[in-house]
Amino acid sequence: MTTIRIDSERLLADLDKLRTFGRCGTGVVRPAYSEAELDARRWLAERIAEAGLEVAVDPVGNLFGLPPGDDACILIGSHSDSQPEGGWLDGAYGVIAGLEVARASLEADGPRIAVVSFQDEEGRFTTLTGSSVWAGQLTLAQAQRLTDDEGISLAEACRQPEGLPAPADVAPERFRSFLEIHIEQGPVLDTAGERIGVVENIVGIRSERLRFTGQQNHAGTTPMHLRRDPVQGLVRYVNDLNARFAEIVTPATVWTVGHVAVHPNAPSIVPGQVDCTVQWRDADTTRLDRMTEIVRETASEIASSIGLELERSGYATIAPTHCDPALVETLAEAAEAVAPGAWRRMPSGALHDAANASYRMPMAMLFVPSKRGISHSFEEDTERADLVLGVEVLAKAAASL
Ligand code: HGY
Ligand code: MN
Ligand code: MN
Repeated sequence: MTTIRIDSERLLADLDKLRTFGRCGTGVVRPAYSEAELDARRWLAERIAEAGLEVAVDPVGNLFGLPPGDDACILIGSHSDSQPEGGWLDGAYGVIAGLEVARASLEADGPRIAVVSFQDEEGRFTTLTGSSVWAGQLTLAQAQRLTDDEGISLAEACRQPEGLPAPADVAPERFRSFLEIHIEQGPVLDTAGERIGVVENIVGIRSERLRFTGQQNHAGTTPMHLRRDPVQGLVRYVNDLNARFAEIVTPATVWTVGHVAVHPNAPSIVPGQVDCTVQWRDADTTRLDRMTEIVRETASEIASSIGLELERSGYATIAPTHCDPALVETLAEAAEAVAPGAWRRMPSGALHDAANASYRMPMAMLFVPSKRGISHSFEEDTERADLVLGVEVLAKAAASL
């Protein structure tokens, strides 16, 4: 079996460089198709070419580095777009780790390994947009019609950096397995003082946009009993959701109203409209189904009780997925060899492109600790020694595949 030697300086230098695109304090602002994301993708393509890999981009903006040869190979990667306020490692770590393992394997004449940076994993348009199109869960035409919170369509936003090859599909059949390394984005490893997580399953996610429309009016002259105030509606809605979910959830179930837009959002105006996004996650499909019913029944009841109009849109769903048992054992053996006793098997509460890859090939994931369990925040960080250790485990596993 080949030994793939990781160049830790090169790995960390590329991670530090990627951080500069859209840098904002200790974090990044690098949403899909933004100037910063285009610059990052252009630089990434240059690094892929310098590594001796063939650069390929697909029509939605997924960026691949392909090794010479035609047989199906291992694909390692993640995403390099960020949340509206993102950490420097979310996704970026997995892309640079994939690049480092792919080029180190090429240097060692090891297994053929490709790298990918998926587009819009963070859901400017929908959850895991780029890998959903690549895996065939969403057609390109469907994706192009999606709109972001400002109403801009993906078709309008989608731009490819100049100097890259013409976009062309990169078929999933070109790959035989998918590996993704990612920061945990939660507190488990950091609290336990462990350094590696071997992921066994990824939760499912559902989300929907809701629009409550009432009557915009004067905040001083409109008696309370005559108001049709969508902010009052939203407050009651979240309270009722919490009460009804409490009867069916487990401690691992999560739900979030993370986006709220009040119109016209002025202190002396009774709001006329509220847009919000509701998102819920669990490892069990039956529970997700029941939560979907509650999300919708509760919204309708609140709207009719206050005299609000209700519009639903943008329903998105990614099913719970399982990592390939054989790949999980390969990662576990590598973790035990490189970090004996300092690792654990665990679920992923965050969604990852690996979920979409699982529809087309065997997949598995590794985690490294997030300091204080923080992510989707400029405060997101991981010890540099942990970043290197994670890639050493990944390389050891890849060499044995
Ligand atoms: O939200 C998620 O789970 C992922 O980080 N986009
Ligand atoms: Mn991510
Ligand atoms: Mn994320």
